Amino acid sequence: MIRILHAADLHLDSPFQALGRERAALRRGEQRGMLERIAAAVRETEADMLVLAGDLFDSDSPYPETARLLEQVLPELGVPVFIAPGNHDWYGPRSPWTRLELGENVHIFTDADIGCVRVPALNARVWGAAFTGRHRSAPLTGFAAEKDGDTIDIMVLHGEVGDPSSPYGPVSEMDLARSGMDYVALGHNHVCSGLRRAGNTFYAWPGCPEGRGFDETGEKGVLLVEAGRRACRAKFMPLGGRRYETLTVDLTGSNDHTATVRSALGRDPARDVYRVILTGTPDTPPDLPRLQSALEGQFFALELRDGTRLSRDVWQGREVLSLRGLYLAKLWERYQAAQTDDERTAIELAARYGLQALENGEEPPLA
Ligand SMILES: [Mn+2]
Repeated sequence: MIRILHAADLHLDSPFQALGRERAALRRGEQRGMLERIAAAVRETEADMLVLAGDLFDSDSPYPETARLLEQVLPELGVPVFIAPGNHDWYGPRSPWTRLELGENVHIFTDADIGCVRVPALNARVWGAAFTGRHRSAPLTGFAAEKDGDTIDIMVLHGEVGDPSSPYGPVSEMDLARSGMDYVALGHNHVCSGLRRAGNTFYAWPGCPEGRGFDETGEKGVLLVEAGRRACRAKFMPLGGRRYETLTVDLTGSNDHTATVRSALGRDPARDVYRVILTGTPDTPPDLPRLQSALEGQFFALELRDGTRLSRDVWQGREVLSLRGLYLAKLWERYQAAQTDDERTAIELAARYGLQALENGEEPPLA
């Protein structure tokens, strides 16, 4: 069995626009730290090989410090490293790959056609291909490796499994089953697949090692794979990066919104990026700026969204002859006539803010 550390989709030097300049720069620094954690994981697990299945860089212009770090970290590993460029870091004559000096243990697949490298010390062949532009056709069409005794066949590839019309190197189960590979290390999809099997070929993608937005939530990491002839095991390894989480908090019946949000947090979120969506029908509308400043220090970053609706009895008193009553009666008419939920939500908001404004001052009698 060969022990492989399989990582993909690091997207180093992502812009992180939503975080603002300072925290975005911090996050890019942390991404570089993730590269060092992967190297540490290779050592700790005594992996025989590191495979990076594409989108190591987010764009074709990584920062110089990222290039320097790669040049330092990868050669130092002392085990073979195989890289298959993806759609974000595709290989071309002017791509950053051509400017890196990575040492003899690092092999970058540079061709769109599948190539092969023998690793005699591991009794293995490692196959792979590159994106050579933003898109590519199906990399495995018609490919079938002839088996070579008891040599273990590994492939590293960036591509999308299961969607034959994908512009990102579509890969089908049929392709995989016919490939003759023992393990195919894939990248592209950012959610870990777990270990899968097509015919005698095992395959997986690890997802990105750390989330970068609210579409990449939860625990992220890499795969530790043990691959042999027709046998394979894979273990998901979280690397302790920041997590993106979305939390829904129902404020119905809460008279202390800050406390309610706090108690809804299952774990210490200090390292995490949270989106908290407030729901339910609280008696008073949530005061977002106040909540934001009360909670902010507990998260790396916090985004609050108000999805609450007024409790039913906000409409109470619309028959009373007062400014409040008339205001509510007018809105109630429109609420009843509303065609969509969006419209109803907007009218409820109008009622909420109007009432707040009215109730903070003295309500003038009408007659
Ligand atoms: Mn990709």
